[in-house]
Parts: sequence; structure tokens; C-alpha cells
Amino acid sequence: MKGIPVENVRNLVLVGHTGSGKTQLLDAILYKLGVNDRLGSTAAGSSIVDWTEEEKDRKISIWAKPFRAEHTGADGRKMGLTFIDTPGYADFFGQMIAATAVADAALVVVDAASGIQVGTNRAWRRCETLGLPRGIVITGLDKENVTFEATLAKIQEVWGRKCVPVELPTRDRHAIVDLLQAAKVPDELAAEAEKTKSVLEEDAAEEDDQLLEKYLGGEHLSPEELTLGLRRAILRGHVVPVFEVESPQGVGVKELLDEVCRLFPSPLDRPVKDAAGNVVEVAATAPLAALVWRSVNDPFVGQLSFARVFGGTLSGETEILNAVKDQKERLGPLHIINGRKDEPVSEAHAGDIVALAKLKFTSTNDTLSLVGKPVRLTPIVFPHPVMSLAVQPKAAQDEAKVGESLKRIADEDPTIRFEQNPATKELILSGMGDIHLDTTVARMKKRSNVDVQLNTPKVAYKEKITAKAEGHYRHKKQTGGRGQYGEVFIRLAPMPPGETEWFEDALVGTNVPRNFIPAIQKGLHEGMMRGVLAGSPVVDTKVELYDGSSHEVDSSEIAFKIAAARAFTEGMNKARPVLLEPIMTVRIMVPDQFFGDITGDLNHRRGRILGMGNEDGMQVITAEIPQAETFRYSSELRSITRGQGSFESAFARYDVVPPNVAQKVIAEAQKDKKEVEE
Ligand SMILES: Nc1nc2c(ncn2[C@@H]2O[C@H](COP(=O)(O)OP(=O)(O)OP(=O)(O)O)[C@@H](O)[C@H]2O)c(=O)[nH]1
Ligand SMILES: [Mg+2]
Repeated sequence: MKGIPVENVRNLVLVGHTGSGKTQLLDAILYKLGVNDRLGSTAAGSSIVDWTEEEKDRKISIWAKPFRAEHTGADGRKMGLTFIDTPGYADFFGQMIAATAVADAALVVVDAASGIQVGTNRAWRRCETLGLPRGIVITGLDKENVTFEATLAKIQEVWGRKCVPVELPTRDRHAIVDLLQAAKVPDELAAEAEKTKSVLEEDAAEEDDQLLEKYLGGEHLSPEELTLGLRRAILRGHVVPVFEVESPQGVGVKELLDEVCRLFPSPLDRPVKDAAGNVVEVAATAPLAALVWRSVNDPFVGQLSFARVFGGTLSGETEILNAVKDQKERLGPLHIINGRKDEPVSEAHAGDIVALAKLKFTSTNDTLSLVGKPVRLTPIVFPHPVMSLAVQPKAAQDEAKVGESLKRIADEDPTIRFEQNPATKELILSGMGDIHLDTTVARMKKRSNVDVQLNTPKVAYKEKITAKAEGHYRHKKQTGGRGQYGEVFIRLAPMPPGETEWFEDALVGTNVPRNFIPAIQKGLHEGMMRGVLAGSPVVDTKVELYDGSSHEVDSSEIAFKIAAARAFTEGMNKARPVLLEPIMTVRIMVPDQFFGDITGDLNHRRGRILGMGNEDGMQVITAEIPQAETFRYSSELRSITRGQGSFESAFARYDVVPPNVAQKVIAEAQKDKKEVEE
């Protein structure tokens, strides 16, 4: 932005478990920075951060939202700060993935009363993967039975001694003492402060040979040297500073902001590489490279693309190139979107995060560059959906609108997928969990007025035969005028999977005139499309046409088609048909203590364990389970593991359904068929 050099820019993402106080913290920050003239509250629905109706209704964040403000640091420098709030709820994980990819550092928020939770660990692991420098903010210190010391001890136990406090709360908790700045530390904290400061000094010294020499020589580091060393230590992940903020009272916000400005990395510290492996120069004068990390299609704010400029300058009212789509885009003014507040700006420089309105071709993960100088930045890898349900419009006339409405939603949410299952003809909506799918459906209703319900999808069963058999049918109808006549004899035999030549013409003589063969093939195909057990398509079955008879006048294509379809059904009934179902390979990741519960549960799901292992301190179980058991597995797994388990699945093969289960499926299908006929 104009007037703020890139070294004074800080882009921070707030991450942590749901309910840990991220949004409330950002409300307190924005109040302090004058973006809001009162302290918003998520509990009261007055947050300027969680401003969308769906977030207010559910009292959780759903979207990653950047907020920008300026702050004069303790040293008098004017700083440009962008904070991206992210949802902690597992279903909205994709938003956290996107936001962490465009920030230069993270603040991991830990509620003192709940400590480190599943969502905190998930966020921590993501930061580790990205090598994202981070600090920890402890919230909720005003709650009962919590102390700063106990929370810190727990944090150090899990994440190590590199988590070092840079502040201490006074005993009455009315103030925060910044150990790096305070001219005088209250007596009650003197001993603790001395100890902590010497840890910080040692950590700072270790980042630089000269500093270390001085330190080991028995000298104290100057405040500038301390800052220099700690900045490096934080950037390299050797130190994770711990802060404490009482957001509802606004205690500790100023100290947090001052230290973030002083110690946290600027965009200059973390240059990225483009997809070709070239380092993107972080300078306003360099060629433009901006990554679109979030797209919004909101009826209130309109169509917006949030971009992080990694290199160069993005100027409003110019033409740029979307290098991924190879399309030129005309830019309007750029925007700083602070919730409902929208401020137009003329330029954004390397390091800035801005919003662009009404781009025609651009979506998430596209790179914007100068016309003639295409650059492609590395795309963000979003998680795969883990839950799939069938979407059904409540009113038949809405059928056509469903796809259109879902497309608009999927454009802004890369973790939503939808496609028609060719076998069952159902429209399948996939996402990250039941709340995710629920919010998607609620959004369809609100935005497009399409009311749908979500059902467990139908399983795409198949059928095959397991023995050879013969089939025969004579179709003969005499209803005044011209009749219908056709007779077909066939042999059915099991065929190895993968073979495609299913029909064999073994006719001898002229009992069946050859011009009826195509009609007979059609009839056989029809018979195969609706098997004899659950009306599912028949696979791996060879059909040999070996005889039949015809009538000079009454034989017709339609008569032979009918005869062939019925001969097939007749033969198949005798060929010991079986039902097949899709089997999925799943990889389940759970903490050790749930191992027994999970393997027990897999047994109930007709699962077969293929292997077990250990990854990142988690048990990994590979197993095969029938697809019918996987549709709602993500939420069931979460409830068994209290939110700590996750899984991924992929189609493996079709396999025979065991007789007791097949009986139920067949009975269900017969019932449905009857209902349709009635
Ligand atoms: N007592 C107390 N309550 C707090 C504090 N910080 C947040 N809360 C309350 O905790 C609840 C959850 O806070 P949020 O800020 O919405 O939590 P979040 O981390 O944004 O949660 P998600 O958006 O679901 O990820 C709200 O009711 C807040 O008012 C705190 O420091 N002390
Ligand atoms: Mg929130």
C-alpha cells in the first residue's frame, strides 16, 4: 500500500481450535486499531469479523477473512498489518489451508481452559509443513481455574521449550508486562521475569556468532541485538513467542501488536518460488505475481477475488494477465475489505493482500501477472472431500437450478465437489463433513432459493452370474390385425472381468433372419441393464445366441427385442446370480488410544484390515470397507475419536455382497420397484 514500505508489512493468520477465541481476539485488535469504534463480540453477534449471517447464526467462523489496519509500532514506525481470521472447525479446514498459504506468520490461539485441542494440533501441523513462523496467543485467562503458568507448562510439554513467553500477566491480571519493553517490572514478577529474559537472551544469541561470543563472554545483549536475534529465531522457527490476551477486556492487545511489528517476519523475509522454481522478487518494481487464494460470490459483497501480491505492483484500472487461464482481465479499483467496510485503493505492492471485484475469468489458485510476462505461482493444495451425500430438490421443478446453484457455491469453496453418479443417476455432493454440507445446502436456499434435501447416496450395485445357464423366450401376441412373433434361445456364461466381447453370434441356419440380430442385441442389452436381483446392471456375463424362430408376417424388430430381453432374464435367474458392491480402500488416522475402538468398529462395517503403521505419532490403519459403510463414516469417526480421527478413501474394486446383506438389499430394491409400479 502507498506510504508503507514492505519491511513494515505484517501478514498474520489466526489459527486454532474452534472456540479458542481467534475471532474475538481479532475483534479486540481491530477495536484497538480504530477499524471499529466499539469492541465487537462473537457471543453477542456484534463481531465485525464474523459478520455474515451464516456465521452469526452458527456462532462460528466459516470463511477465512483478511482485515487490514495500520499501527504505529513502539519504535514509531508506521506498519501495515493484515490479519486473516480462519475457522477452527474441521469442516472448514480448507479455509485455513488457503489463508496459511498466503501469510508470513501465524498466531496459534490456545484457550487456557481447554488447552491444546484437535484443531490446535491440526493448525500446528499445517504451520510445520509450511515452515510458517509462529507465535502462540493464550486467551481465556479470565476463566475459572486457569493460570498462565499451568497453560504455558502444558504448551511446553507438547511443543517444547522453544515456546517462550515474551510477556507475563500481573497477578491481578489487569495488565500484561512486556519483558522486552517494560522499563520496570513489578516486584511480584521480578524473579520470573529475570529467568524468562535470560532464556530469551540466550535464544537470541544463538542465532548469530557475534552475539553468541558477546553473550558467552558474560555481556548482556543490547535491546537492538536482542531484537535482531529473536527476529531470526522466530523466522527460523527456533523460538515461538508466547503472548497472552484477554480479548473481552482488551488487555494485552497493544503489547501483542508491538511485538508482532518488532519481531515477526515481513514479506521480505519469506520470498516464495513460482511453479517453475524461480524465486519471486519481493519488490514493488519487480514483475507482478499475485495469487488468488479466495473467491467470494456473496450477494451482499458481490463477486470478489482476494489476492496476495508476492512480487511487483497491482494497479487498479489496468489490464493484467491471468497466467493460468491465459486470459487478460481488466481491473477496476482495488479494495480493502474489512468485513462490511470497503475502502478502494489505487495500488497494492509486493507483500500486500487486496480484493479485486468482478473479474471475469479468475478463480482461486490463479496467478495474476503483467501482460506479456506470465508467472505461475504454486497452487494451494486443498484437502479432498471426505463425506458424500445425494442432493435431491424438494420441488421437482428445481431440478435444473440445483446444478447452477451448486456451481456458484463450488466456485468459492474449493473443498466442495459435486457430480452426477452415472450408475445411480444421483447428484452427489461431497465436502468436509456434515456441518459443511449443511451450510452448503442452507446457502443454496438463501442465494438461489433452491430447497434440497441430503440423503445417503444409493450404492451402485452390480450383478453377475456364477454358473452357465440357458435362456429361452417366445414372444407371441395375436391381437387382431398383425401379430408379434419372435423366439430366442441363448446361453449365458461367466466372463472374466475386463473382457468386452460379451455377445456371440452362434446361429446356424435361417431360423432367425440375420437382420434381427441388432434388435436381439438391443434386447439383451436392456435385460443386462436391469438385472434380476436388485435391478442393477449385469457385468462379466457372456451371451451366446444359438437359436430361435420367426414368423413371415408377425416377426418384427420389437418382437425380437422383447423376446431377447426376457430370454436373458430367464437365463440369468438360472445362472446363480450374485450381487456386487463397490469396495473402498480407506486410510484411517487416529491417536493410539482409539485404535481398539476403530478396529472393532471396522468389523461391524464388514471391514477388512490390510495393514497398520505409525505416522506423525498417529496410528494409520489401511482397510477395505464396502462403500455403503463409508458415506457417513467421517462424522462417525469423529464422534468415536472425539474429533481426532480422519480418513481418506478411494475406490478399490467390486466384490460379491455376502448373502445376508444381499438379501436385505434385494428386498429393499423389490419394495422400491413395487412402489414405482403402483
Ligand atoms: N471468557 C472468555 N471468553 C472468550 C475469550 N475469547 C473468546 N471468548 C469467547 O469464546 C467464544 C468463542 O470465541 P470465538 O472468538 O468466536 O472463537 P473462534 O476461535 O473464532 O472459533 P471458530 O470461529 O469456531 O474457529 C465466544 O463466546 C467468545 O466470546 C476470553 O479471552 N475469555
Ligand atoms: Mg472464529
